[in-house]
Amino acid sequence: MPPPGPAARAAAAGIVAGAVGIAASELLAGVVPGTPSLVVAVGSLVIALQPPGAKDLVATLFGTGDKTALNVAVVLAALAVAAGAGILGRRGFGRAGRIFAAFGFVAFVAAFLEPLDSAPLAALNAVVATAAGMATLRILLADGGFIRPPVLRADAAGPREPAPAALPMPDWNRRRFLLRSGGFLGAALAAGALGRLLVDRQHPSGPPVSADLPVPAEVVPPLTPAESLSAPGITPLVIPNGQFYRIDTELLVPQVDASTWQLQVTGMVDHPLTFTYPELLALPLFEQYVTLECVSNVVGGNLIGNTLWTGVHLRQVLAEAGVQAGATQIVGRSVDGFTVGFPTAWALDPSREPMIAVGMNRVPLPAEHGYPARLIVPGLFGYVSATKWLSEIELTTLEAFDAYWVRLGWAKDGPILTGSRIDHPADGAGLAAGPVDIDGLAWAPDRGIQRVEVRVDGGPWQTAMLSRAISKATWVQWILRWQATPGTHTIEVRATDGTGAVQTATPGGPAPAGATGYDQVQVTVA
Ligand SMILES: Nc1nc2c(c(=O)[nH]1)N[C@H]1C(S)=C(S)[C@@H](COP(=O)(O)O)O[C@H]1N2
Ligand SMILES: [Mo]
Repeated sequence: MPPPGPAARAAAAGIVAGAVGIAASELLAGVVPGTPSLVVAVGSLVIALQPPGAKDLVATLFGTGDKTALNVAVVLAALAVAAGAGILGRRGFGRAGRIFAAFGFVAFVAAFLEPLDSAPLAALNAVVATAAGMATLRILLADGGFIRPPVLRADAAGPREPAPAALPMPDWNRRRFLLRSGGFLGAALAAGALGRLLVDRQHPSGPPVSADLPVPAEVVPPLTPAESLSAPGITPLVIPNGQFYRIDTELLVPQVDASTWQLQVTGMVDHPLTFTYPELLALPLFEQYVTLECVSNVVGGNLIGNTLWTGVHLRQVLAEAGVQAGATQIVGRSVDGFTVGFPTAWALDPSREPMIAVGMNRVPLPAEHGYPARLIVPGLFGYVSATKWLSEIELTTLEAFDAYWVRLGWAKDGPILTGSRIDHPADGAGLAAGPVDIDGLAWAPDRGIQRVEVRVDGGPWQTAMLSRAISKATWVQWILRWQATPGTHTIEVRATDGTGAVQTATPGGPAPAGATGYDQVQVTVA
């Protein structure tokens, strides 16, 4: 193998040094609680800077897998810049060093802009990462024969280094360079992986251990068999907490300390209010099943779930605060700076019960679903209503404020559209001829579902059997028995809501107001 050319060698030195810097910062973030991960901070900045035109991209960015992809992309981009720094470093350490310093600065600013991150610890981490990266780069550039080896000077104020051009070109020692780069890279991978593991451990997604909810003043009766259809593998009416979809802009699950947390009611109210967690729990609690959907859910997608929420009546809190005339919008702010906004009129309409939720399936909210408190407003997509890690409810006007996703181009109003989904058979399934149960879900919170129809190969619509709806705010299961005949078939579904309106047939969205069109699957029957 021929020795790598000088540029490749210098780039390698830069990449290894960049990896060491990133690994050092991840390790520090993992070992010292409260220290922000700089990779995550930069990823968050990328999310925050999404231009309005990128709304479709943004919407797809928030699945769990996409979050990992964003972290990986940040690391790869950083390593690419570090490679460039290494190449510049051939002509002396100065410029390369400045790029590393700039890097550290950008990472610090990114963390500084994050409401949940500690600025001093972010600064410390940026300094540590930059120093580790620079020291590594210096050593490898020297081993690579580009600069003079670093010398430890007893006299810090000693003579300045002569200009690189005046230096005799040092020899490069291929073996030493390879060994040392390999060693650094190995150490970086190990430290980075350990740091990341520890960082993730600091951000558990579940409910707090050893916390109980008070018994609600109003409880709902247990579900009866009539409310569920029985078919093998049918999607349950109530999604377990661990399987409930998660969508938010956070790369790490925020960990809110309920003992210092406060909820404020502010803005156009006669009496601004503040609640601590115990004060909130001391209000009368009630339970209700509500189906929550994400506006970026595609037709047939699973960014939708139904669960039993426990919480405080939002209207009771609003009444206590005294909503002023003209306060047409309710804004929900999160500890992380995220905002939603929905019409006050929607919340005041007695046909629905918006809530400040504290529990999910009778346990405190899991951290990833908004512990200690979040908003749940029946009938509205999450992005306009369901603030997790809620810190403030502000009364304002619709004109005065556009919430997070509205500023990024999504619709100001976000009623959940009537929708339906085929869960079985799966798209592409191979089936035996004979009776086949087609099943799935349909929803129109909070108008309720009147009818679900299925058709095969564009034939007549056939009415499916429905589970008994828990409430208008919840989805229903549906099932239809079909006599499958050999061949390839297309199965479609459509729902009619409680007002008699059939779901929109034209495929569209999800941006800006939700996906439309009928879900369909293709099956082959033999
Ligand atoms: N603080 C905060 N709350 C948030 C979001 C967010 O990004 N940050 N995303 C919203 C969106 S878009 C949806 S669809 C719901 C999803 O709630 P879930 O993750 O509990 O399913 O939370 C909403 N609340
Ligand atoms: Mo969403």
